[in-house]
Amino acid sequence: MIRIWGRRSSFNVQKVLWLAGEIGLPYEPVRAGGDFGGLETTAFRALNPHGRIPVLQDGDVTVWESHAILRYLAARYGQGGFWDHDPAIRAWADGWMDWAQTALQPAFLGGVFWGYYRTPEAERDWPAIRASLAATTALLRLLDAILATRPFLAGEGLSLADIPAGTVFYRYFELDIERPPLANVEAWYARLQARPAYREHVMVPFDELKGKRQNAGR
Ligand SMILES: N[C@@H](CCC(=O)N[C@@H](CS)C(=O)NCC(=O)O)C(=O)O
Repeated sequence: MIRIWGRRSSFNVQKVLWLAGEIGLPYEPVRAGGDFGGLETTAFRALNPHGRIPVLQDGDVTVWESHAILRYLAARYGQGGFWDHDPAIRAWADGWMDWAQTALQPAFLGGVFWGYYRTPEAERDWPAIRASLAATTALLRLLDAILATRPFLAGEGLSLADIPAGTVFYRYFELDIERPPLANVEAWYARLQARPAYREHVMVPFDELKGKRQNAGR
């Protein structure tokens, strides 16, 4: 039996649960992190020495880091549908995954979601929040231009390219922040929202995280 360790309110766990839902993969969720705790235990550290969620156990195989888990699940159970067998097509999806982790996540999740939503009102650093929002907007304008040419990030269908970036958008559209009109990003988000696995695993209310800066991570 596959086990997925994490909490449903964790952005990085949501990526994995969304893909598992898309594939129709049976798994046992093991609640950990946040108010569930458990990340400091010797048993958990043996699974992930960094003490972070998500963690995947598949028989004797243990995988940590959300994108490593996504690739493992897609390669082992996705039948080529989410991460193509062709290295050139895979690399295209990898580019978007890395872009989401190194550009979009720091700007929006690090700068806006943490700086604004997860920081108590009196402690918010508004110049930094505004700068992160501007950086997010610049990235989304680029995304909007790309999504004018195709329905999903790597082409005609949902793939690993969409999962890390797509997981950001529920929070982006739910926050009371200034958003420029971005017709193609909005249409892509509507396509994601039409997917039952996205609704179940990503569109998870996150009020419990408001003003709460413990549990570093997203
Ligand atoms: N780069 C890691 C980041 C993992 C991470 O920071 N996870 C956060 C949750 S999103 C965490 O473990 N936070 C501690 C907690 O939830 O208690 C990944 O993509 O898996």
